[in-house]
Amino acid sequence: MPRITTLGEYIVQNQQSFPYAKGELSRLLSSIRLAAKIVNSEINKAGLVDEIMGDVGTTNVQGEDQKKLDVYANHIFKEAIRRRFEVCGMASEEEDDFIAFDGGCKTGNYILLTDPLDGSSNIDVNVSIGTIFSIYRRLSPIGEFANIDDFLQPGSEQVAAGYVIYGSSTMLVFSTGQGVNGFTFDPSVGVFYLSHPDIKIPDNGKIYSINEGNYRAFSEGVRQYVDYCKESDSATNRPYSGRYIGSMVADFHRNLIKGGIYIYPATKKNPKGKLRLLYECNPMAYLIKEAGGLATDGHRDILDLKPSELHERTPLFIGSKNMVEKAMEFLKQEETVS
Ligand code: P6P
Repeated sequence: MPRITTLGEYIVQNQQSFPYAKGELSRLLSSIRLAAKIVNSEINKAGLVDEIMGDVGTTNVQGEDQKKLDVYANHIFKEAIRRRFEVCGMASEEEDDFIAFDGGCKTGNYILLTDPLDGSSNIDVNVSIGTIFSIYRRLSPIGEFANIDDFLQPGSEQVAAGYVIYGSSTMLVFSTGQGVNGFTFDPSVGVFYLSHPDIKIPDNGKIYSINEGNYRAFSEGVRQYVDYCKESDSATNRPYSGRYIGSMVADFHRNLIKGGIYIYPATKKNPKGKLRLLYECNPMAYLIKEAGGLATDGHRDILDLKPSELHERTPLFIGSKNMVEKAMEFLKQEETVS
């Protein structure tokens, strides 16, 4: 019977290999583990307990209706992170501005950015949703409060990133720069077990994930790529299968395991795309690169983009390397034509 590694054992066994290993990142990952367990418990009751379903009646800075679980998940991760003095500040999709932690400013070497509950509009219909997190070293000096420059670093500066997917099973998938590992939660004992060691995304896949309801609002190049996915060509395993859940973490996770491409491009309604660079695209781009895939805005590597403000958006093409490169060929053609 192979030895099954728990998340706690994995953190201890690998903390010497974590960037700047002094145990801080290990303790920070343990905080995320705890917050994930708490949020998971509430999500699993969502169908039974009215007061945690539905809208709060407020909107976030993005102008999106905040679900009660959005606000709850944001609170849980914020408090779990605040209590650990490894973090000097945090930014969240659900918060207007970043938060500089009093306690962490004197000891914390890290900052954390999060989308506490991505896909939350799916909560009421029992579709998988997720938490996404991204970790950087602070730029501001120890002893001072975190400042905006700490949060506007390019994604290439991340030291760790990951997500929790609350689905048929709850998984924590993350990387600290030594590959991508997936841990599955066993609620009977309250432990995450290493179930998917060293995940690598296939260079090619048969799945494309995009909201085709926006087809007429896509650029010519994106429309041509969608049409390409539907053409019959046995040599390239086409037509591909269209799979779009409306929850990026769920679409990303399936494509990471099976191969595929997820696209949220610029549209007439969202000329910069819909997804947030800091909270969604950068952490997923870090993971996909660690897993051998590719993430671009259609032209440039996501990790090379220099953010200019906390909530900025970007188009996203992410997944199997050869599929993302093929999609970029169509966008390049539209450049030369236009
Ligand atoms: P649309 C959820 O709101 C999200 O940010 C992603 O998780 C998801 O893939 C996308 O938006 C869905 O957006 O416009 O297709 O409904």
